[in-house]
Amino acid sequence: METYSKQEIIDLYNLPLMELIYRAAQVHREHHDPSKIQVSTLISIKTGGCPEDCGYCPQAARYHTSIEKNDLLPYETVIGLARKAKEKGSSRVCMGAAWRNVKEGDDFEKVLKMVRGLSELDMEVCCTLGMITESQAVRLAEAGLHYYNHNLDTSEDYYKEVISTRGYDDRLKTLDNVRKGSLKVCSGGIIGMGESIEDRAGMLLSLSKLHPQPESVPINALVAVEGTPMEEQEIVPVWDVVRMIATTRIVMPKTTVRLSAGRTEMSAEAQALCFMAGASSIFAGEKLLTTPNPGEDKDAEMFSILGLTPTEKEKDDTGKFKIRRSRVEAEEQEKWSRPGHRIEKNVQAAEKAKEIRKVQRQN
Ligand code: SAM
Ligand code: DTB
Ligand code: SF4
Repeated sequence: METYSKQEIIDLYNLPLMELIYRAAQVHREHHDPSKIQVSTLISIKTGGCPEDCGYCPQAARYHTSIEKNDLLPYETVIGLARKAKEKGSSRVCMGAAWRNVKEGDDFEKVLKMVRGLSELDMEVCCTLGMITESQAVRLAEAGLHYYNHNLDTSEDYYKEVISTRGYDDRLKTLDNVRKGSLKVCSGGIIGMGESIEDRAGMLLSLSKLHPQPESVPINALVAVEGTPMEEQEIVPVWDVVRMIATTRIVMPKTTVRLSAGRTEMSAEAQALCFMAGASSIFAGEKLLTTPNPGEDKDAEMFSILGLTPTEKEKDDTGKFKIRRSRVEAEEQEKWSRPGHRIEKNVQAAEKAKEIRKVQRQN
């Protein structure tokens, strides 16, 4: 497979737009059926109260956002939500938890039970639970998990401006653990956080250098949520989203490129350009994890206009995980890092939130 240097990725990104879309569409047609779209539904199984300081995230406990927090949802609720998603045309559910990492114990056992229950619904199952160890990846795979989502989010350079409580290496280590557990990798990032084109290319370089490349790459446009350090960021131009999707498609020809957060700000015409440029997946439903998303009805109308058909569940290949257990059971717990550098705008957002909480308590 052709590999691209960072400069080559930048040059692709900066091609005249029509040329870029044309090249991406060609690559797309070589490896994918352009009339198909993969549809996933997110279920936020544990919402808010996260100890991390990801500057974009409304679920970080240290910022002051108006999201509704939730402890781990009951099994029946999750299964019920997944059933509804399936009825509405999703072939995959992705359970998200506002955790730094997966901790052994009650909650993890409950998540494993949810994975078992969801795979019995004959849907693909994905999780995004923060950092995981190899043995946790194996246990998730044994329970029937197909994909694990863990984003690099941005380039290694710009990462230090966004998150201080976990390092880029921790993220790469989790992706390595996901692979060792025989799970499929879903990893991408966010644009519109103030990063440069070089950073966008840097992130694509890091993703494309993973071996094998991720099966799925979500491209999120920042949803700037009030109370987070990124609340003032302007809506990312549609043209940037199209360029990012097209460049991702060319650099990682076989991956499923998901047009992820940010679709509420995009017209159907703008999304059509993204599909033309190689996006072949979306998140469905009125909500992502905590922020709005176009509902299924709107998407069904768009698919009908564009002649896109949702894909069925992929062929099941979960049987292969059974043999690995004994080796991994002996493994030590991972030691995740706490880089501890200071990001001024994150500190300010946390202080502002503290002040607001103080005033609220006094009233
Ligand atoms: N806590 C887990 C973790 O960080 O891996 C899983 C959930 S986390 C919310 C999953 C991803 O959602 C993040 O890595 C980020 O790429 C994306 N995300 C979070 N907030 C976002 C926002 N405001 N706009 C766009 N994408 C966002
Ligand atoms: C991904 O890359 N995007 C999804 C999923 N993976 C977990 C999450 C988007 C979250 C947007 C902000 C929110 O709704 O809280
Ligand atoms: Fe926590 Fe994940 Fe949000 Fe970071 S992105 S604050 S780890 S929920």
